[in-house]
Amino acid sequence: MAKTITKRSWAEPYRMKMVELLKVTTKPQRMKAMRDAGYNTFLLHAEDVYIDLLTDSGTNAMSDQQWAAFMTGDEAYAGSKSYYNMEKAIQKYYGYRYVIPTHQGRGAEHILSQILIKKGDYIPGNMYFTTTRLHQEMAGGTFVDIIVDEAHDPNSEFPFKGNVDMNKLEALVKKVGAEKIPYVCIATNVNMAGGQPISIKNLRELREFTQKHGIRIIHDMTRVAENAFFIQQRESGYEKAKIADIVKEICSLTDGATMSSKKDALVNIGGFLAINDWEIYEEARNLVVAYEGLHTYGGIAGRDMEAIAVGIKESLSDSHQKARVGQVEYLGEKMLEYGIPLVKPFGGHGIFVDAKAFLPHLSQDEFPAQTLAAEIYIDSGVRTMERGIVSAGRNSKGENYHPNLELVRFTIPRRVYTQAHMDVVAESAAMVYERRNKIKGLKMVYEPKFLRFFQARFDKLK
Ligand code: PLI
Repeated sequence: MAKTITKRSWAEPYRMKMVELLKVTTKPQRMKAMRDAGYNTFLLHAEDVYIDLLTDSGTNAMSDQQWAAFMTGDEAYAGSKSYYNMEKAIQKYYGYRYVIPTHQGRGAEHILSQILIKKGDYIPGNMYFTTTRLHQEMAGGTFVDIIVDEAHDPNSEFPFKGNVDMNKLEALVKKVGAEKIPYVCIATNVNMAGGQPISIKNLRELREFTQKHGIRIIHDMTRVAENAFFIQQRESGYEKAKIADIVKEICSLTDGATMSSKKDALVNIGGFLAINDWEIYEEARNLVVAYEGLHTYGGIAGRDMEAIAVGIKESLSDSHQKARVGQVEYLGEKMLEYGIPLVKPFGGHGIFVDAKAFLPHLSQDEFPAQTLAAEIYIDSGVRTMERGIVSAGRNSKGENYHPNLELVRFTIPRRVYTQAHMDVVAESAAMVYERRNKIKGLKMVYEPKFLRFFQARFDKLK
């Protein structure tokens, strides 16, 4: 019998004009590469990777319009026209007043943390991010997790797992006093929770509460457009709103932002600090020249600022986000068909596999997510990333954090891979799932001081 249509498909709102050839390796080659990399996917040589789902950061494919703008980059040391084009785009689409370019997101986090945080301060946030928390700690602050409990539960289908638990924030203000809280750090589409959104309703409540206490909101807007897509899909009253308008509304509820343009903004490098307060801007202009570069280039080339200006606009297109998040969902549905345990709802920038449920025979100290990422690479050359105990690092007393979420992130670069690639990825995860009982864990044999997940080395447990 002929099939009837129940749902209309999405397709990429672009076509391909140039392709990059990939290297296919053999299993023995991959076993050697993984051993040489100390069972850390960050230490692989990228040319030994077939499908690279390590990160969505700086791995985007730029459009012809971005490449065209790239060629018009003004590389003047001071006062580059490209800076003013980028500034104009940020003001127009995000609504922030003052803009300091930085080499990438953590450059902005560094400057902001140095300006706003004093020793002994507390910085509440909707879950930690690795570089963000490190800069807060290096400035003398302590991060406090105020995300809703559902965010720590991979099986909770709560639609806004990026929301702030207002009771947690209120309790912190009561305990330490508002004067010890320079700002609340709010990420849109919370990375470490699995790419989960915060709602406008929650953000409004937060705004009201923080204004009452004189506390700023600083927005980690790395994936704000993906968050806006989920608001459009899930939040009552926003069904007909445009992503561009939702993004502007989110930004209007905050006082400033740090941005890694390497994600949402569809470029390969760059970031910025945006702020509405003139005094903070002035201080940032002082610091940027010490750490990044002049305040009109901040460590990036004029051509990159041109590409960011165009990328911001493209990222706010409804059809772009529908295909971008649609592709992530496609991979998630495929993996679910094979029974693979995943964080739900699916995230905006990737599928997060629950490694504790995948490898229940391993304790968290045997690094289940690190182990699983290594096994997937060995199976197929697909590169993923650990987001569990290794990424979480140690507290100020030197003890390991034991996060509830022990995840492997299958991160989808924007506009890079096809549905057929996603099929290959899901099948590889399924093959490893079939032999999961035979998989042994890892032990850490080298641990760097900061952000250990990037460079730590492991050995197989016997
Ligand atoms: O990698 P940077 O320095 O441009 O940006 C740092 C950064 C800040 N916030 C958030 C939420 C991020 O996701 C982020 C970087 N993320 C990376 C590299 C990732 O692979 O997820």
